[in-house]
Amino acid sequence: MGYKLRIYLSFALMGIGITLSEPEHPNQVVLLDTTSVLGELGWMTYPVNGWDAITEMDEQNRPIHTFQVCHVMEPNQNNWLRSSWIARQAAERIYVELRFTLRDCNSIPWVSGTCKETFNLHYLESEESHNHFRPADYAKIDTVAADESFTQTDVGERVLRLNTEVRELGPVRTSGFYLAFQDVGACIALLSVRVYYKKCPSTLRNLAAFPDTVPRVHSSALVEVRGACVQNAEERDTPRLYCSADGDWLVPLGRCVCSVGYEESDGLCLACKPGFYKAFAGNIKCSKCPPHSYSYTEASALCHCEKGYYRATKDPPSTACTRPPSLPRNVVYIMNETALFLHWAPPSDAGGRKDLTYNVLCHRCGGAGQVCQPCTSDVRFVPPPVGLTRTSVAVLDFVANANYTFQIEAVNGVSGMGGAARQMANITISTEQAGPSLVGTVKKDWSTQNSMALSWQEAEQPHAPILDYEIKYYEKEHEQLSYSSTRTKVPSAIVTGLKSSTVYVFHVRARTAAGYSSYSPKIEFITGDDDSEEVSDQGQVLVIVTAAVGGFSLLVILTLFLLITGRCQWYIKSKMKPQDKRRTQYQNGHVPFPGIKTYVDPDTYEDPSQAVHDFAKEIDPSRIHIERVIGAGEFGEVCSGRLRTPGKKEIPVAIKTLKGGYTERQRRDFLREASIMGQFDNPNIIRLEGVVTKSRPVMIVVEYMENGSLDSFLRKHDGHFTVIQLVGMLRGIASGMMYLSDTGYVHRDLAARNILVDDNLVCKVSDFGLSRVLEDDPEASYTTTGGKIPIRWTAPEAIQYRKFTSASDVWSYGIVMWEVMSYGERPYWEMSNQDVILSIEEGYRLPAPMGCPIALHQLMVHCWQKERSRRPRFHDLLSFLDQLIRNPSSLLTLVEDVHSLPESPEDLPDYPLFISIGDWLDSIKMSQYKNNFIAAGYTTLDSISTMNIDDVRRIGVSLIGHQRRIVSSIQTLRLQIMHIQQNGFHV
Ligand code: ACK
Repeated sequence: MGYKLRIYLSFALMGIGITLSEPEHPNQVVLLDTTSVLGELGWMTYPVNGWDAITEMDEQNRPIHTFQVCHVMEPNQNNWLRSSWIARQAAERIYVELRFTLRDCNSIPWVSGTCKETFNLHYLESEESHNHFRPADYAKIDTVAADESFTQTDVGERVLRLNTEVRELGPVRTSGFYLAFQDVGACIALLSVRVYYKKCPSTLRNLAAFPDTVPRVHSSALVEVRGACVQNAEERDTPRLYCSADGDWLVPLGRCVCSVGYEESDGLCLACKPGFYKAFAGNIKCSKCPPHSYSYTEASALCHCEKGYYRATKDPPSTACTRPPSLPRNVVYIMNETALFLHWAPPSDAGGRKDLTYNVLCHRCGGAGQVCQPCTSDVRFVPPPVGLTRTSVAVLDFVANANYTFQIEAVNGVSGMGGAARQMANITISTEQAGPSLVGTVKKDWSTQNSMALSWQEAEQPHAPILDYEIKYYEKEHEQLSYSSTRTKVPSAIVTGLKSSTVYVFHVRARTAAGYSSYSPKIEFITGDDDSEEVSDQGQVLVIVTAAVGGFSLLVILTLFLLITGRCQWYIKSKMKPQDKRRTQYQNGHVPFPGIKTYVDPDTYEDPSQAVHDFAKEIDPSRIHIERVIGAGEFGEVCSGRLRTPGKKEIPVAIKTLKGGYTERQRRDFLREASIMGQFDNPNIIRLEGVVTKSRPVMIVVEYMENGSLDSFLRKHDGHFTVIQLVGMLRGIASGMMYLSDTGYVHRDLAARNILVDDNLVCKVSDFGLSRVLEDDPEASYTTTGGKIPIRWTAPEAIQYRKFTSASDVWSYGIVMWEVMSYGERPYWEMSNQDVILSIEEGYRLPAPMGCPIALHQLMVHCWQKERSRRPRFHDLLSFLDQLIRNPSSLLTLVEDVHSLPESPEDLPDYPLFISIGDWLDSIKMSQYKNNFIAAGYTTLDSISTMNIDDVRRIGVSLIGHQRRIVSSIQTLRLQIMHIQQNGFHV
């Protein structure tokens, strides 16, 4: 029976025409393939009569090893077939592919229930091959059944079908293993066994090589593999691939690119052939050498230029090699009276480039020897003669009667390369046509900001009468761009419409019947550089002052003053009353402002009571109702009360009284204030209601100002006002002072204590009394020159030599500004008068109070200019303050926002550099806070220099005025410390 079956199976195998050799699988490494074993397989069977080994030959005479078993009629079959030892190699997970046929039991006649249709596959791990066989040692892999056994064909024949089954085993850790096939009573023909493991086969991807890689046992984990660039390639991003459990490469990342001189071909980098180049690494192909270049070797990065051809430094390697242009052609010129125009045609060969420009060189040739010298800068070219892009140029200001040689050269990006000589087209031109220079040096007679008067000498003996002169001028900064000209018949001219503070270049030439002479030498003048006296001779003055402090610049003042002419003064005099005549007699050079009466000094009256009579109304004391005493003055009490005027509303008034027992001189001095005040009529000057002189007590009655004097008012309301409100107060004071200065009155004691404030915050100037008032002022102290002066408020020239002017009032106004912005702080704190004078002399000025807009501090500093003529006038101050009020945003930048150092020491306030915190606090009268500072750990000046108002508050200084005083002083110290660090100790 067994034999019959064998024949049958064998026949069937041939009949189905199976070719057992399979195509190569690139991602499989075969450990055993029974179809390719040429000799004995060496497999063992247990029992020996169980499985049957049959070896037949195929057409190519190669052995076909098969194993058959078919004991279907006998029960209890247990037949084992064991393979030879199979080396594991690099495998971990192993695949076994079985090809077999299996007869279904129904197809075999007479079989009993013992017939089976499956067999079992087992394996055993083993380090080496051995001969013993114990089925119990083997681990079962699977029971294998046939997918297809016999199938019915169309014609009713039964055909044996081939089954292919693959099973996995592993991971195997030993160096080899055995397979075993257990038959339990089936009819099987095992035709081939192929054992393999999977790998990701070595590959080239993105110009990188990846080696053979065995996947991980756990099929989900990928193996990351780094590739190596192929020869002549370089990495762009690290090339990587991932090896999957099935032996497939996944997720290519990164890449290599072919190096310079190499291009990609079939996954490799091959050298560029001669005549080609590749200048950059990358996946681009080699390019043919551009025109006029060559490469003789393989793998060229660049093609070299042929002889006489070049590449400019910025030319890319892909551009053709080029050469310098040929000469410009057909140079011609046209000369008119003023200019010479050179024209030429472009060169016939631009050298293969588009960056063609022209240079024109000029030589002046003259004299017997015909020596040529390069032209001086007097000869102008329009446009400039270097790098011309068009083929013409105008030549101006050449000298008459000379020969000029112009050399025109065409230039491109490779001109001058290869050391070739420059080639120029020459043209020589005689300027004989132009007349001789008939004009001598031009001089400036005077200038204003916008005009200039010039004059010059004409040639002593012109060949022909001079018809006129042409003055040519242009802004020096914009030379070559444009120029202007004007004509005159006389050898002088006033040039108008100029820009202020601008340098202009002038030159002049004459015209005779023969044509133009050449130009006079050029001369530069700046507008507005004359001093004011010189300019005011011309009848008008235009003053522009620009302040720039700490990097901020500000147009401060623009004022036009018309001086009254002599004729005007004559007219005024002829219409004058006697007291007006006195005005002119004593006005001490003051020029009255139109519409405003000149102030008359009461001291010029022989009888001072006449002055009172002239300027103040006598009030019947019965009209005055005194209510209370509000203060004490030098001469007596100051009271508040009411004044009745028949037919008018009762008004509140302040009444100054002259206490009993006064001398005649005291009476005169007391009443002189009324004589002065009575002359003024302005909303920002305290108004005189009248005087009581004919009864006792002598009184001066003025309008009542609800808020009293400005200094104490501000101190009482420290920090209560907006900047705009403060500026509004300053504006009122400036307006009152402008009025006073227009009348010719110099206050001499302008200070916040002498300003009164009403209940609408309107500020009015008060306390008039000329030098006498200083006697009353507790701030005034005697100077070396004998007078009594309020040092902190007074300009240096007034302190030094009693030069009191409206300009010294402006200085005081600056101090008032500082008082206002610091809410009544004492100027220069507790510094001694002597220290104040010294520090002012050294050039230092009060720093900005805290919270002070920089524009206002700049204005203060402007008022404190040593040179009094440079200080603004009250008109300027008023218009500037008006501008600030109109543009409140200009007040937003506070001094605290600007941390840079002042630009010059003149801008830097300086006070004694105190050595200890205690000394410092003493000096600013804040000694009571010594312990607060020490308790908070502030022991050195350096340590306090960074404190701000919050820090000061935090250490326990609760009064706003004190916080302000301390922080303001810290600010000054900070500047001093920084200045000393940068410049050394200054004082
Ligand atoms: O600061 P005060 O309140 O304002 O105290 C002084 C004091 O008199 C002595 O000068 C006050 N004072 C002076 N003139 C006037 C005035 N016209 N209206 C209101 N108070 C005045 C000043």
